[in-house]
Amino acid sequence: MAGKPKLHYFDARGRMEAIRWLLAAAGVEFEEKLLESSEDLDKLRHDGSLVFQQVPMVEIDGMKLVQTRAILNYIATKYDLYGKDMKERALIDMYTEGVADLSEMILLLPLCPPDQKNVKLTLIRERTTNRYLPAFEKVLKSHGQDYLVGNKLSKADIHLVELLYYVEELDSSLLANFPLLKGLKTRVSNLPAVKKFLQPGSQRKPPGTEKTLEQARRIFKF
Ligand SMILES: N[C@@H](CCC(=O)N[C@@H](CS)C(=O)NCC(=O)O)C(=O)O
Repeated sequence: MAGKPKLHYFDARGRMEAIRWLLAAAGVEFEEKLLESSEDLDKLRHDGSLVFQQVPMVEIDGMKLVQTRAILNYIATKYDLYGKDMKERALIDMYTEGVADLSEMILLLPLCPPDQKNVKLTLIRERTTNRYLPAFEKVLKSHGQDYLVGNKLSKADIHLVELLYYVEELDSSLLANFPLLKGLKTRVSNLPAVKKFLQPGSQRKPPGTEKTLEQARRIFKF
């Protein structure tokens, strides 16, 4: 029997968190090898484990996979979270990319110079309430089903719900006018595997701090 997937990243959400969420939602146990220094990263680079010299890297089914989207797509395919046909998959990809665009803005916010932070934050709020959340609310309203695509849980729902948690951390009032999204968040959060992941003590990572940023700078040398 194949062992547990092994996740290589540092002790933060970053680009690995969506992978943690997806595995957890699929009910898959995983191990983490946390990078603590730039030497740890160099070691992976030198032993040929990182195709593009970058993490996230996931050891799974005898492969060492890099590139976040490729990893997510593999997991989603393996655990039947990627639709039943090409059309469903296209929709799932489309919604996933929308989630990724807003998630990336939120992910990169801590790297923003202090004097530009407020402008960035205003832009994130504006895009959240006027572009992304209305779009997803409209999708749910258009078909009246419980999940975004094919009336069945897919990676798109899991990525969206993860994003909704981050939006709520920024400002919980941003979700106020989106009842169907709040419903989706509750529904997905109550799935037993997700519920477990949302409990304290799980492998879900907390919001980043100054210390997280310092550690990232140390490991990735930026
Ligand atoms: N397109 C890649 C980007 C990966 C990436 O930028 N990884 C960062 C850490 S979050 C890294 O390894 N940086 C070191 C470097 O680029 O040399 C992905 O989505 O996985």
